[in-house]
Amino acid sequence: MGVLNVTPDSFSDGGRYRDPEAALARAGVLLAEGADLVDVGGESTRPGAAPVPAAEEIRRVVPVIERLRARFPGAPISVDTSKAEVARAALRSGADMVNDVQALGAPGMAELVAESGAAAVLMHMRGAPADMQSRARYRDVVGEVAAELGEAMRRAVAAGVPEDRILLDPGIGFAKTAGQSAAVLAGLSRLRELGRPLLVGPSRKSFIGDLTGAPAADRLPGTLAAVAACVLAGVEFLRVHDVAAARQAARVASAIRDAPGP
Ligand code: HH2
Repeated sequence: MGVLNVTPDSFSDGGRYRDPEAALARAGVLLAEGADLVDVGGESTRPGAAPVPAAEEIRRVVPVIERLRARFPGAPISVDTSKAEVARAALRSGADMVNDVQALGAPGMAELVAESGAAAVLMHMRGAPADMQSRARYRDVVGEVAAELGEAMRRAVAAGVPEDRILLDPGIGFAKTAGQSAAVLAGLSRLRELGRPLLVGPSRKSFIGDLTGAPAADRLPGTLAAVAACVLAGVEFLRVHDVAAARQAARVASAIRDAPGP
């Protein structure tokens, strides 16, 4: 999954793709580098980010999704949003999937996904980006993330979303310290027990900065280490900014994972 942020303030690429033509050019690069899916987001979810009104988020993402659909008809598109109004407008414009950092928790969101027939990513977080880091308290981070994701999936299924349209994401950096994000990556095999494909978004995240001191622009090596760890654990989808590099890392890690033992 290639990241396409059409925001002024995303933590690593904010402001670069606000113009729909610049966004389209970026999508072309992501697809040429081998992205299987383009994730269009109009609201930053970095720690402390202020919410964006739905009308503004729609104004940011819809023109890009419409153009993407026309220019790359076969390319699957997801919309990175937590608001039902935005998801509805994006699905009408041609998006195929809803990627929700609030795990379909907003009013009407699960029902909309159920009615539309779209697939959905349910990501783990606590609270909202503005306050999530104050909620990063766990006794067993992997067990609690698994339990809370399982609960989110049950709520979505109860609202009518078929289980086979759900992907689960432990939410690296969302209501998690650097150590907790590393623990989640170490414990991915326990999330497999939830029985759904996993998506992980380690790309350029602050846990890499906390571990290495690297600023967001210099976190590709750390990102690739996390990508390899995810692939070795059997993760099916990686959400990344640097698609070509991540594909290469994933290809090598999956060859190692699948090689016959001694
Ligand atoms: N991370 C970000 C945004 N959306 N969606 C999923 N499913 N998983 C993630 O880990 C995830 C996500 C944050 O990264 P980015 O889009 O680069 O930054 P910002 O939120 O500042 O736009």
